[in-house]
Amino acid sequence: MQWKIWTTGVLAIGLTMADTAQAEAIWQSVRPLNRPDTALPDTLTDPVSLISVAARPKLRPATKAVTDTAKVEVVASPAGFDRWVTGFKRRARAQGISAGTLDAAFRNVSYDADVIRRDRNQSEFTKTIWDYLGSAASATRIANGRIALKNHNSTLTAIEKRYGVEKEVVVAVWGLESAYGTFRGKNDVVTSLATLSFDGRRGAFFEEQLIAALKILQNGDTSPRKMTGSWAGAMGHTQFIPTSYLSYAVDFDGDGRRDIWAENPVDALASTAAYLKKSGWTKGQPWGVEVRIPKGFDYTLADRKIRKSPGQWARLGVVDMNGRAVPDHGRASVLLPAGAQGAAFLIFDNFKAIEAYNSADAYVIGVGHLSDRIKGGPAIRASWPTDDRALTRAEREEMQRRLTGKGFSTQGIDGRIGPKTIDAVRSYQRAQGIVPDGYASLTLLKRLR
Ligand SMILES: [Ca+2]
Repeated sequence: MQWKIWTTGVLAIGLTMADTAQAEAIWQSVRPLNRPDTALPDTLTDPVSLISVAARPKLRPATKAVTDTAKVEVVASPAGFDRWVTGFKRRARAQGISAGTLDAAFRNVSYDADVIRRDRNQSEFTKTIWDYLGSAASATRIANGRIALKNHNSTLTAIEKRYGVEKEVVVAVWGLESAYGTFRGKNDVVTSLATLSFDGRRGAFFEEQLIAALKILQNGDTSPRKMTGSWAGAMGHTQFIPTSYLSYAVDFDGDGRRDIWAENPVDALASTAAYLKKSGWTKGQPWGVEVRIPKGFDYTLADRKIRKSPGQWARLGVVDMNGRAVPDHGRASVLLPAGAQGAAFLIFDNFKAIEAYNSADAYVIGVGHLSDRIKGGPAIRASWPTDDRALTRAEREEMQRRLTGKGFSTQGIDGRIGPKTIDAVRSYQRAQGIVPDGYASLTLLKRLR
């Protein structure tokens, strides 16, 4: 968790190779700087109990045609890995990792070419917010969430009491991260992180994670053999990376170990609640509420920087789906994940707490909405602009070039639809006399052409 990504108007979501032997296609999470890619299956492998679809937003803006995939020769057993391990052990010793911890952790470690293959072959698809939410809050995932809630009710109730995070929210994170524990990853974490550190594509990040993993082993929370996770080192029921574990994991059952790897999810679920609490979660406050936007609304107000009380929004005509003012849970912003043509939400501070976990709008809405549905809440009622599709990376770059060329600078051409690009889109829309919702749609790109 705690990975940072930009938010996009059109959601980019990756589909990548399977993390488990059972599944071919998986959704991948948004994996920015501090969260490695973790793969989860998209197929139903356990029809009896749990869904396997772990819908995840994706950090990298992706392309539909899989053109972003880096084609890289993967060397099976590169010279230099052993030398790297020797050098790494020296650096680890300097950071307080004992020789005994290192010997135990590296006893069976060798370079894992498959990890690098997965890192390189992350075919990227672009998924719209509506397709993403269709998976994140599918009927199966909702049903399985209710089963999980029932099966672990006393534990979840105790966790909710201790941390002040609603059990449905904790369960929703669990549902998106590992399909309620079904897909936690079977890779040896030290092997994966050592391989990725040696590989060097994001070497500094992975070496930091590797050091953190060794600290966990040195603390005695688990053993090298039990420390398994995704191919990129995300561990346990709610897929903590090692540094997140060190910051947030808790020993809820009091056996002296913060065991997020066990079949029993109690420590993992409590750790998730602890993480959300430390990220500012307020019990009783919604993450967001679906709202209606009135005709003639000033869409420049649909901006994360603009926060008003629900009463103030109601006076501007922004009301819940029954036409009433949204209950006052503090200041809120209007979020339009698919622009003026899609669903609208008033989002509260709890939105930010989920963002600490994964900052993709789609992920946050996915967790929030899934939790609402598990609780018995309604489906999103607005229709989505389903004629639209997500832009490819090439198209996003083209949009940035064309906006900049017309005098609406996006301050760089990087294919990421961040705040600067959204501002440029709005300025262009205003100049064109069209709704300034800042939404980087295909329709807008066609107009730019
Ligand atoms: Ca424990």
